[in-house]
Amino acid sequence: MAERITAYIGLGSNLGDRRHTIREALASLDRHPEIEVSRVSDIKETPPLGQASEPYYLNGVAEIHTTLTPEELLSVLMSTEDILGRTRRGRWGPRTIDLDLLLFGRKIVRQPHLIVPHPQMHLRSFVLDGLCQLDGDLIHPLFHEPVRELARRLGGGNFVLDPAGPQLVSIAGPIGVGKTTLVKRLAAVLDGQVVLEPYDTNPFLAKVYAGQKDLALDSQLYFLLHRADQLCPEALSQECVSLTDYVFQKELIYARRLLNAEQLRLYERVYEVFARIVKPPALVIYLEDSPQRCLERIHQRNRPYEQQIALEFLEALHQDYEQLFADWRVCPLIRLPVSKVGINNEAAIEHVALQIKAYIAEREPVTVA
Ligand code: A4P
Ligand code: MG
Repeated sequence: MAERITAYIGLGSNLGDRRHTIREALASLDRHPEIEVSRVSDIKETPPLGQASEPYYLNGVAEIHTTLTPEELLSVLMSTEDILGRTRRGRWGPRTIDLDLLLFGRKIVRQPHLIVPHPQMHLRSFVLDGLCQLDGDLIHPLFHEPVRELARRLGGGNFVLDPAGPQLVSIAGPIGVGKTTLVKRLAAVLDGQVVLEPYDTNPFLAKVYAGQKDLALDSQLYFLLHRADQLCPEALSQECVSLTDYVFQKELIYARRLLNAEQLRLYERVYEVFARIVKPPALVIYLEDSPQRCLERIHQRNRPYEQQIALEFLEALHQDYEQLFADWRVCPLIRLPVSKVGINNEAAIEHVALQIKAYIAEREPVTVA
């Protein structure tokens, strides 16, 4: 007898009597001799993802038990869509019903007509929240992460991959946490462009760290200009992923710590102008470690001007980063404890790289006119 698998179906509708159609779809699936619909999450209204002019969706997730194969299940889903009046008007057009196969046990399927886990599920809170409601401990078989963790990465947002333009991934975290090392290791695996913040070209920095506070604004403006040069779309690779060892927003963190009120007022106005021209990241990886461990690394690498940095300053920075990322809505955010990507742990790096690929778009093929 065929194995009985627990699978999860994404439910979506944005045309007609949406709630009624979803109910009909579930009843129809449940009537199938090899499908039992066991549980359904709350059905919630969500703004359309991708095309803002479309009507709002109702979305939810159903848990089913089935003895069908993934391919057979997909064909049942598609014929159910057809029966309920779905006409396929091009990708992402309005639809009476959309039934997506999200998870099929722990199975991984990669075929031209079927990809499981669903290739966009980890970018959509309206899917992950439904899954979490049914079982937050469900493991995503490619990422080896519970869906609760995948949901947390989105901060309630929904994201689409944008294949047009550069794909930027930023590694963030306080001084001495190991961002640059991680960027280089990931870039080697991903064949990516490395964009590093130069730590020794700012002519004001050493003096500021040595206590010359009147130069703090010059130093911060120097950094701002430099970051904007590095992160403007024209400077980033069009061919491969770009990996940076900082997030642009960190500039505000440092400015708030280092500038006086008057300097900060001016700085914030300049910052806003530059913030508009830099490419937002598709993904941020927040590298986490204790301030004490960061201080030990700073002492080990022994950059002269950094040696005055006190533990209290690192603790304050740690708080600032926590606050920045508690409210982060720009893109998905992966929190990565340093201990998970130790020096010789190449398998862990490969695994982070695999996840990065799922949060960035592949380059659109160049069309020749
Ligand atoms: N296919 C491959 N893998 C799967 C899978 N795991 N489950 C193939 C289902 N189908 C899969 O699907 C297109 C083809 O994908 C199928 O032929 C199948 O072989 P489709 O349902 O005909 O087309 P679609 O749904 O327009 O495309 P797609 O890529 O599935 O779009 P999505 O991901 O369904 O996104 N905003 C909100 N708020 N809520 C939504 O539900 N949905 C979409 C459509 C856009 N914006 C939305 C929502
Ligand atoms: Mg679909």
